[in-house]
Amino acid sequence: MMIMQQNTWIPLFPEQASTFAGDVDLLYFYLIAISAFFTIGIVAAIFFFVVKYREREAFATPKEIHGSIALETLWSIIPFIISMTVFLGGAIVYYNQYRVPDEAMDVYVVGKQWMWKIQHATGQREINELHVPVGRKVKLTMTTEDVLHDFFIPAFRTKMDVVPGRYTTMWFEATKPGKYHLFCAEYCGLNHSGMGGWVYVMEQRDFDNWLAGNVSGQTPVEAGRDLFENKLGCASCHQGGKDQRGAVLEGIFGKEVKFTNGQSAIVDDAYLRESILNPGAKIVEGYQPIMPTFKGQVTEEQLVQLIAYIKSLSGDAGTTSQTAATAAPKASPEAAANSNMPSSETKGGN
Ligand code: HEC
Ligand SMILES: [Cu+2]
Repeated sequence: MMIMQQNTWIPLFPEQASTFAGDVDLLYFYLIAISAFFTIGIVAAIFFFVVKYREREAFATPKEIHGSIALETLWSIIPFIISMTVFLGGAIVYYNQYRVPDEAMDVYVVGKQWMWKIQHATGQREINELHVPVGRKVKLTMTTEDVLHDFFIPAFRTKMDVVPGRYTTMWFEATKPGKYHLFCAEYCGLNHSGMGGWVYVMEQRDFDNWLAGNVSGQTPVEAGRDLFENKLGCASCHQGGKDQRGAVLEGIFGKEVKFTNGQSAIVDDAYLRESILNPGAKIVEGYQPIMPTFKGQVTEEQLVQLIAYIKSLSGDAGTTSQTAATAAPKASPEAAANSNMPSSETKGGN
């Protein structure tokens, strides 16, 4: 059977392919209905009054009209109710879209003039393409190497700015297998219009096959550990056992950390990022400000990997071990190796 484009000959709306799509469209049609109602009403009233109050005799003095409490109450309360329904609808849609569910599977996105670089938690990389399973919640953690971009999937009715020096997140759950346009929705220079691609929504089985067929290389956590232990030498300070010079990184994610200046913060992606790029900004209580800055030495993708690794030290690796990882034969020996982390005891000297 042929897969037909379901749209009529004027494709006014993209397909509805995520759990948000129905709600967003409903709200949108509601706004259109309100606008249409008032536009038609106002235009009709104009014509009605033009005819009704046309000049019948020259220089006539019309009867004066004084205030009407009933009328004023009515035209205050009705618009109030209408605007509150719009607010409520908008709040519900917004709340659903911008609160990422905990169980969502992780995908990392780095924007760059003019392409999208994507890495799955199981290690597979793609450019300008994103493969996801249908009916699963997917969380994108996004940043950019250069200017502002914006990750936009019209069929999912969701988009999010991708901002230099920051992590933004978005999530969705695709409801229909298929191929959907992906755009950059923020003018980002000469080839902005070409900065797009496709999201492929696949049945879980097909997705598992796709994962298995794409040599995964290192997962972000493994790549991060490689950078941490070998390439960047973080381990020389952070993996020394009892009297290591660097702060303890195990178990810190999501916890409060205290600084020498008496302030404190909750350890999240943004804090880890700052700790690596600008270690002098906040000095952890009990340590010396000896950590060098890694600004200019790590790419955005490496930062994402380092952060994924540091998070995994806090047992946050749960989101990376998906059913897909076990289904993909390539991934299982890696997953086993991954759990076999060197403990500070075996590594640590005295
Ligand atoms: C020369 C030793 C040294 C090296 C190399 C080093 N660090 Fe640090 N790091 C420290 C010290 C000391 C602190 C605590 C003082 C501070 O906050 O700057 C720290 C703090 C941190 C923190 C904040 C920890 C917390 O509890 O809030 C993170 C995250 C971190 N380092 C990650 C890294 C990463 C990733 C690398 C490698 C790219 C690295 N460090 C390399 C010494 C080092
Ligand atoms: Cu762009």
